[in-house]
Amino acid sequence: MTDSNTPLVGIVMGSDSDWPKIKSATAALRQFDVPFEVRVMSAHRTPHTVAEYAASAETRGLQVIIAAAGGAAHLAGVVAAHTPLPVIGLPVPTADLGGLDSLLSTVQMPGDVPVASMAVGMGGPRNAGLFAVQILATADAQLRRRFADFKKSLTDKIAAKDAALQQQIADEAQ
Ligand code: RP5
Repeated sequence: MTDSNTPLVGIVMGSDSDWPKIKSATAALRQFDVPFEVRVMSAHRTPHTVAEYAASAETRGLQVIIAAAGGAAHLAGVVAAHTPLPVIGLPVPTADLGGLDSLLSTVQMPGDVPVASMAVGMGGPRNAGLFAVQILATADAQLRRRFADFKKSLTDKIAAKDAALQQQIADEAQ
């Protein structure tokens, strides 16, 4: 989508312990050749780093930020407080409360400071990457076409699964 390797998407996470749980976001970006960067920073442990990162993101060329955190997951909200760029919140599953803590503290933003929260686990990390692609695609016709082709491939894939299931059911009835 660009000749440049300058990152267009910034992925930040509250701890390196989040990385295994969210790294599929990067696979989605790679699938569409979107350059990205990944950083560890914490709204609570390194608040100044988060503020500096978010405040400088636009001038460094980033267009979307994905912010992942677990527990008292304030990272996405704090990033959104410091940048005009769209922020995608990615609540990370937790052992104690199953990620409901992460979800609520990511999604329940006050008015005027939006964060687009993805699901806890399941398709959340991949959807974060795909949603970042969709945001970029609003201003990139070629990327939009590639995303439309991807959507079409989902239709074909599910249709094939449905046909296979119908065949299996028919075979079992005999
Ligand atoms: C959050 O605290 C992080 O995003 C992580 O999900 C959680 C636990 O962090 P560690 O104690 O593993 O560093 O800020």
